[in-house]
Amino acid sequence: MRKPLLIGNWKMNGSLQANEALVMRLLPRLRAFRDSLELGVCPPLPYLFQVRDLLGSTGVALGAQNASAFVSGAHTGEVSVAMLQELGCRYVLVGHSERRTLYGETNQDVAAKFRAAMSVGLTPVLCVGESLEEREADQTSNVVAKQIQAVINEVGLSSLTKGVVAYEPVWAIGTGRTATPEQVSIVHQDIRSFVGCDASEASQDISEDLRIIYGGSVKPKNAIDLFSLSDVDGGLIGGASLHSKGFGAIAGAL
Ligand code: G2H
Repeated sequence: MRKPLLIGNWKMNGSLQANEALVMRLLPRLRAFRDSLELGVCPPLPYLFQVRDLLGSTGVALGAQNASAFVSGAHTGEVSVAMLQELGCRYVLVGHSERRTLYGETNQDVAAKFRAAMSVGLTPVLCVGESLEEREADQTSNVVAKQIQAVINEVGLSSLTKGVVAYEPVWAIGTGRTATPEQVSIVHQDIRSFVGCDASEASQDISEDLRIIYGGSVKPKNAIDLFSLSDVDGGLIGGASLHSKGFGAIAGAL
């Protein structure tokens, strides 16, 4: 049984004051879903302490939006997975498309981050997805498969379920364009088939157990259609997670 997962990715938004107001309004809206859903929020790094204390023991977990693949040392500006774990994080996003496209992270970099996160017991949320050009060139499956294969090469197939895959088509991120339920369903099924493709019993189990969530302009009005798909195990929510009412409504759609 794959427990549905809903994570808010605040991206580079917030302030001490705004975070407190958001979390205080959000927690009562999420209370009803704490048993049925796994819930998390990923604030910017400087606010992890604050948000951890605001979340307390409500069951809403803390996550980070990025981490270094390196353990420690001369990596100015970077934050290690051990630091995130020590601060109380449960999740860390790896390979969000904004990291890949704006900061040049390669499939190999992302795979190394996945491994680092796993090594300290964090749950890496592996973001994958194709650009508009790649979709139009009918390359969606290949692109997503390569992104996932890099992680399998790094950690082994059996460790994939230590993380979560988030399918986020780049053309649907923050653009207001959402993939149609049919498009989402096809890619999620493709990912499951790809992971289970060697036909061994183990790979079938891994494919069946792997949580694959969707992200990209999810809003309360499209959440029900997306989350009713059998291969969609939750959502990674950007813009709409900054509004307690909207995020609460999205949780209600899961
Ligand atoms: C995709 C998503 C959250 P948004 O980046 O990761 O953002 O919901 O704003 O498209």
